[in-house]
Amino acid sequence: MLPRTHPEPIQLLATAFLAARRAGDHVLTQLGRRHDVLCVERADVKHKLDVEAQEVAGDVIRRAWPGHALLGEESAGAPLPDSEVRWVVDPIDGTVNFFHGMPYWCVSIAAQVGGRTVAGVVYAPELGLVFDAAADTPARCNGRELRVSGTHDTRLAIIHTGADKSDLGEHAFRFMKRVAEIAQRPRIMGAAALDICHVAAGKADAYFEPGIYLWDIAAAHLILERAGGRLEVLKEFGGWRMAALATNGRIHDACRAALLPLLDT
Ligand code: LIP
Repeated sequence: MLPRTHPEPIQLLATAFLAARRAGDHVLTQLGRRHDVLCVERADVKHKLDVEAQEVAGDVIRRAWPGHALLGEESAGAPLPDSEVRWVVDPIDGTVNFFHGMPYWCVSIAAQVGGRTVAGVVYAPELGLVFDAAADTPARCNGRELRVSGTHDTRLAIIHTGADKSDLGEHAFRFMKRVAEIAQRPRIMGAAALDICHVAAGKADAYFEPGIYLWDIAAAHLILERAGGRLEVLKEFGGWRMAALATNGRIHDACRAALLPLLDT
């Protein structure tokens, strides 16, 4: 057998844990700086703590794995080194929530081999929740194993959705309207990684966004799969942006059939 050229998922998971913890706890000790921003835009906030938390996480990752590539939300345009392992980091997913004092935000860290996540951690410090999974472990929240819901009918489903800053107005509204039409209740919570983890935990049944970035969903994707769910990229737009549907598996086809046609209009 050929020797492995990359680390075991469980080794990468240990680093992801440490990086997420350090980054999240750094932000947690700085809650008094919620308004210490680089700039406030029409539909977004560029936060100094986003940049700092990515540095903290990056530091942990680079010390553990010096040759690996790191794609972070705060440095998305930078060229990446040629490496089989790529770390995908969102230092604060739900930045606008964080800015306003809402506790629904998290740090998301994924380790990918050949473009597939093999270890992922989503840490929500103000909620006291740590979700994790590796390619060969069950998904967990605070150490407890997760399983997706048994919901078979979208009319009995909570479906999370959202709209990113580049997609406000009529276009985004059409998707939200369709989600509201098929779900028991739609939800717009504002942090995609946590939304998908809640599908993994069986507390919601699906998540859909017509435009979301890889760093928002890379870690939660694996956590959902290891809990028995399914994430599908319905369309890629380039620049790490895509339309993504994540479900408990049982209502996947129904959600897909309702939403996919809208992506071509
Ligand atoms: C945010 C998401 C949110 C989504 C926004 C945005 P950020 O991530 O998680 O759910 O609707 O488009 O991408 O910018 O706070 O990391």
